[in-house]
Amino acid sequence: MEITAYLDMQKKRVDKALEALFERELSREYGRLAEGIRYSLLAGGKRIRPVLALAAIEAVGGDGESLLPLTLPLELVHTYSLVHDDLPAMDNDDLRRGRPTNHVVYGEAAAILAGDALLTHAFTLLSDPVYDKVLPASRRMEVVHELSSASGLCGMVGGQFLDIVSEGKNLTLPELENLHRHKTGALLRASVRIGGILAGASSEWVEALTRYGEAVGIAFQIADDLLDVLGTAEELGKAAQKDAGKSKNTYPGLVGIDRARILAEEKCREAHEAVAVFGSKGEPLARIASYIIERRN
Ligand code: GRG
Repeated sequence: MEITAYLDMQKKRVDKALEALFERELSREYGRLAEGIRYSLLAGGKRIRPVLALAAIEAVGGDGESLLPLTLPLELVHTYSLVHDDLPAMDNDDLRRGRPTNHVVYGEAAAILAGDALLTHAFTLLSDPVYDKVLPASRRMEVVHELSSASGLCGMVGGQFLDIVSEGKNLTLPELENLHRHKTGALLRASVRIGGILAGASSEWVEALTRYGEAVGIAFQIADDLLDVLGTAEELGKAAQKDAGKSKNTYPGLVGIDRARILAEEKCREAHEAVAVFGSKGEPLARIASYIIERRN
């Protein structure tokens, strides 16, 4: 199966499960707040984090069907981070996935609360005794630890702060890498580790998934920066291409477009090497790594 068909199939499974989750658990009694949650949670998005978790489950021979609901908290946390990242106090963005951002449609207070509700619901879900039949509470507790530490001070939240305080400063390459390891890398790394933990993988296998997740986290960010720069350059015209991105702390801004591409390829190779241990079962993970550096959105 083509990787795009595989990703599309997995995304559809995740979308369906998210839709059901919303109907079942995210009560619609709360009017505009619930509408806002639905607006951000169910509108597009590649669902790459739960899809990575599902591919990790597959790599270690776990049951992706029964464990699927326990990968959804990754998307809840990701969606919260995007809603809060777009707020006026953060990036102040008006558009996300081609549509007005949550606070533009529902107002700032409702957007803050929608983000809060999405974040907390991730942990309501993981700690819900209804999943005792699927996975023992002690294993779900490991996932709670993994997800909360990747999202919090020593992960995404810390990274977001590093990003905010580095605005206007020229970062070195190691500083930029540290920022992204936290801001976007931590949740991507946690996605595959969570897949492994859910499926009861050995510590060696979780270690292999960790190496994969770390490499993919950096590759994902470089690809995102390149998309940004090339998109901007397209808008500005060819002449501006080599200067595009230079005013921002981005990989192409720091090392140039060509070197950034080489770096992304290096990370992709590292990711492939890490999952070789899973043989053919690790193929979807390997192909997702390649897709991430070649993607166009
Ligand atoms: C507000 C605590 C807090 C954190 C925000 C992740 C993040 C931290 C901000 C997002 C800023 C951003 C655009 C980073 C670039 C990489 C990235 C995470 C892109 C968006 O993720 P995708 O491509 O989005 O997975 P979709 O739309 O597919 O869900």
